[in-house]
Parts: sequence; structure tokens; C-alpha cells
Amino acid sequence: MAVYQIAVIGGDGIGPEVIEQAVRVAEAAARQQDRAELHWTRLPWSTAYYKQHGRMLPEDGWDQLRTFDAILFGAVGDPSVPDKITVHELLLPMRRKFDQYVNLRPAYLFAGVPCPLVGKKPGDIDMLVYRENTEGEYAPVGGHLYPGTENHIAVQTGVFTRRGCERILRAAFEAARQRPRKKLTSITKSNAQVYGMGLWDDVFHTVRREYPDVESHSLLVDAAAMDFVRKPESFDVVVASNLFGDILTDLSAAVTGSIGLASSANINPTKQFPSMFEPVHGSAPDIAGQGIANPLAAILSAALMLDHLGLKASAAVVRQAVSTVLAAGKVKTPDLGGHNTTTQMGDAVLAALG
Ligand code: GGG
Repeated sequence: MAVYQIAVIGGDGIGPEVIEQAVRVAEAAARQQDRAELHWTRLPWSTAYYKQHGRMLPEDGWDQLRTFDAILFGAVGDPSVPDKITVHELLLPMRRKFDQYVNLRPAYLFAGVPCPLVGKKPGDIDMLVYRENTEGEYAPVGGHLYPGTENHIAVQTGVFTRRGCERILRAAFEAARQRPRKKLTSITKSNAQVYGMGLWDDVFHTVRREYPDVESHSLLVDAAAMDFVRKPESFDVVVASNLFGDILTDLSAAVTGSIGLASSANINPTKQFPSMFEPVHGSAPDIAGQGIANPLAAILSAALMLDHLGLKASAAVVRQAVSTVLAAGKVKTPDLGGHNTTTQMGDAVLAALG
């Protein structure tokens, strides 16, 4: 029996609550479908850990993490500690240190999930967003001058490299090529950000020549935001910079019914380093500890992890079980208009695995 070593970082707020349901479901599916054993190592790295140790993870934390086959991550962020510590010392460096340059964020309108847009049927919205994950607007490049004075100056630099643009665009084109619609939209803002986004567009026009079988075009981010609402069914694969991808995927989550269903994978395609799988949502301190968070985004993220590990049958059965539970509509967490708990939703998916 193949054994996979998985690091589990529940993190803050609802992170640990939803991630435990993902662990249960992934473990059962892997055993049942692929006769594989997932061995979980829980790492308590979080805001609570920071308060105790003065850092988000131990000194050798990155070396510890490097040894795992994958990382399952809940959420990070707590109102009592600035994001520049919690998010910027754990989540964002993880993506860069392990060169997880592909942030894949699928958005799908499931049967049984009310869509806030009129007239959309299950499956009408079915897109994959490829978000660049290691540079762009989230590169920690910048600084302060004259802080604490009237003349305080803050500089935040977006970093766009030919290599960085090319590899995320290529990953997105490869994905589009595999999909029935073979369509790709590259998100830009080169009419305002002429340097970074200008390079992004240049690389897009170069790479697209290699994919004549993919129908591709470039779209301004503001027009994309409008079209995610007006005609989300027109999108298939979408590729965007770090910031634009982050913002647009909250919108794609909203139009597919709930951010509680939005999964993501932070992938190092070379497999030189572990990839990391996390729900798109954050730590949601407003509902933390109540046991009512929707665990489906975490469970679907675990399905992306199973795919990445090569456990395709397990991944497929998890997605099917989630679909079945949503379509039945008997178990619903509050974000879906119901009253069920996180654990009840986990139980329902486990039962639907068969
Ligand atoms: N599970 C997602 C999470 O913890 N999000 C917190 C956050 O601030 N994320 C920023 C990002 O995804 O770039």
C-alpha cells in the first residue's frame, strides 16, 4: 500500500475546523479507491503559535515542511495580530519558498446550490482560474520613508518577470488545451499599468502562438469583473496576476453560490517542493468556534491534493460525493441557507463516498 506524508496546518479561526473534515474524507477516499494510506502530521503553526513563540513557525519550519508529499492548509489571519505577520510570515512565503507558482482556483455551479444570478443552471459556470502565485503585486518589494510623519511615503512595487509570466501563462494554456471548450482569457490592465502588465501582455501574445488550438483573448480586469457577473458562462480557463486572480476568485466564488465551496491548489509543477492545498476562504473570525463553517471548500481542496498525488480515482469520488450531497440539499451549512454543522456536512460527504 502506497503511503503519502501530508503536513496539516489548520491555522487560525475556522481553518482547523474545516480541515479536519477534509482529512477524514480524503483518508477514507484514498483507502477505498486507491488503496493508499495518507499519513497526517499536524503542525500547530498559527497566530496562537506566534503568541507563544514570537514566530509563525519554528526556525527549521521550512526544512520540516520540505520533506512532505503535500501540505493541507486551513486559513491564516486573526484580528489580534497584523496580517503582515500572520499572512506574510507563513502563507505567502510558503508559496514562494516552494515555488508554488500555479494557484489553481476552480469555480463550478453545483446542482442544489442557489446561484445569485438569474437563470443559471448547474454547470453553466465552470471555470478554472490560474493565478500567478509567486510575484506580481504580492512580491514583498517596497518600503517606508519618513514613517510616523506628515511626509510618510510608502512604496509598493509589482514585480513581473518574463519567466514568471511565461510559466503561469503556459500552465493555463496547457489546461485549456485539455478542456472541451479550449478557451483562455488573459486578464490585464496594461492600459494603466504599462510596464508590468505590458510585459504580461507581450508574453501572452508570444505564448498563444504555440496554442493555435486554444481560442484565447486578453481582457481588462475591470471588464472581467463585470463579465464574471454578467456572463460568467463565457469563461473557461482564466489566467491572471497574483492580485487580479485573488480578487476575481472571490467573485467567481460568489457567483457560484458560496466562498464556502471555493477550493484551491498552490502547485509546484516540477514536484521539486511540496504543493499546498487550501480553501480560498480565510479564517472567518466572525464564525470561528461555532462549528458552522462549510467544510466543502477544504474537502474539494483535498480532492485537488489527491489529484496532484496521482490518486485520481480518490479525487473523483470525493468530488462526486460533494456533488451528491449538494444536489440532495438535505445537509446545508448556513452559508448555503441551512442549519447544519461543519461535522454534519463532513459526515454527509463521508456517507456519500459509499
Ligand atoms: N485559506 C486562505 C487564507 O488563509 N487566506 C488568507 C489570506 O489573506 N490570503 C491571501 C491570499 O490568498 O493571497
